[in-house]
Amino acid sequence: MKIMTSVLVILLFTFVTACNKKQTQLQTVGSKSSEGTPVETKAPNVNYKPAFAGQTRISGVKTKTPLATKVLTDNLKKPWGIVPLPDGRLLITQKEGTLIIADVSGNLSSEISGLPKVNDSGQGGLLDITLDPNYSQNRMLYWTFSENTKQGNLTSVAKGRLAKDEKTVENAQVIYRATPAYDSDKHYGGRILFDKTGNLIFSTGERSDIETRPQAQSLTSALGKIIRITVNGEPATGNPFANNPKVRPELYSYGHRNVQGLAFHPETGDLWENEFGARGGDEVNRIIAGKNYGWPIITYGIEYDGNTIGEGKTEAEGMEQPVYYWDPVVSPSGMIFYSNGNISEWENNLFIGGLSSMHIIRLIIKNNKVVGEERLLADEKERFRDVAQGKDGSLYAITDSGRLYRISKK
Ligand SMILES: [Ca+2]
Ligand SMILES: [Ca+2]
Repeated sequence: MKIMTSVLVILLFTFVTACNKKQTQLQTVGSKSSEGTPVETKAPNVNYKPAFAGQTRISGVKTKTPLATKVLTDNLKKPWGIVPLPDGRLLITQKEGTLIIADVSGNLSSEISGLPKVNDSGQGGLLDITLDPNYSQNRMLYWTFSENTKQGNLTSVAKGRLAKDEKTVENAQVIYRATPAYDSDKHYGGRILFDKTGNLIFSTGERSDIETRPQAQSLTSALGKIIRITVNGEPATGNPFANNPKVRPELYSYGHRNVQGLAFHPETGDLWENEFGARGGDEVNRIIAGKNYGWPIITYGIEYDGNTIGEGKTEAEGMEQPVYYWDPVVSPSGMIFYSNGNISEWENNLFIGGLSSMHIIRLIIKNNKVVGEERLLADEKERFRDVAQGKDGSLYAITDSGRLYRISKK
C-alpha cells in the first residue's frame, strides 16, 4: 500500500510538473508575439533543434529613435575594412590592395600605396585594418591580407607606418603568416583588432575545401582559428596553450570555419565573433580562450549539396554552442558593439554587416544571450561588408558596391 501511494505521489507530481511546463511554454509564446515576431520568415534549410531557447529566430525589435541614413560616397573600390582615425575621418581598406581615407562628408583621399602585394582573387585581397593603441604618437597600422607564397596562398598580418603626407605606408613588413599555405581563393578569415593588453587578435579561415576543413580542429595548424600575437608577430604572453609543446602557442581559440567579425563587448570585455556556416549555421560566438567552437564536427548548417556535415551533429561534449545562429544564412561580416554613442537605445548592441542578407543586423544582448534582432537598411539592397562607430557617435558602413553609409540620429 505504501509503495502504491508513493507511485501515485510520483505520478501526480509528474502530471503537475508537466502542466506547469506547458503553461510556461504558452506564456513564453504569448509574450514573444507581443514583442514582435522573428525577423526571419523563410523556412530553415534543416530542422535542427536549438540547444536552448532563443538561440535562433529571436523576437524582432525596432529602433524607436528617428534615424537619418546618408550615402556619403559610392566611389570606394570593393572596401573591406573600416576604422575611425582619431580625428574622426575613416580609414578604409580596398580589396585590390590600397588604403583610402574618407572624411565624414564623403570626400576621399588619394589611394595610399606601399602595402605588400595582395592576392585579390576570390575572397582574397587586402582585408581588415586596425590602429596601434598609440596611433596618435606612432601612426602605426596593422592589417591582414591574402598573400601568395611558393607553397600556395595564406592569411598574413603586416604592419607599417602611415606617412605624414598620407600617400604611402612606410616600412611595411609581414609579421605573421597563418600556415600552412594552400591553393584556394576562399575562407581567409581576416578580421583584426587590438585587445586591452596591447596584443593583436585576428581570425583565419579553414580555406573552404574538404581537404583543409579538418585543420580547424588541429592545434598544429593556423587555419580555422582565432590567433593572438604581439605587434612583432610572436605568440602573446598568457595564451591558453602557451605551456603545451604540442600546440602552436599563438592559438587563442579553434574549431572555426571562417570568422568575419570580431569585437570586444564594451561592458564585459569579452571577445565576440561571427563566422560563416555553410547552408545555414552562420554563428555568433562569445570567445573563451582555449575553447573549441566545433567546426566541422558540430554545426547548425548543411552542405551546399544538401548532405549533412559530418555526422549531422549540433552538439558535442567539449565543444561550445554558438550564442546565436541563422538558418537560412545572413553571411555575417564586420561587426562592432555600439558604445557611448548618441543613440542611447543602441547602447551595447551588436551591429553586424550582412552580405547575402543585404542589411545591417542589430542584436540586443543581455547576459550573453541574444534577446532581440533587427534588420537595418534592408531597402538599400547592399552587401554590407563592415561597420564602424564614428567619433561622432554615428554608425558607418561600407558595402561591396563601394558605398559609405552614415546612420545617425535625425
Ligand atoms: Ca572595422
Ligand atoms: Ca561553431
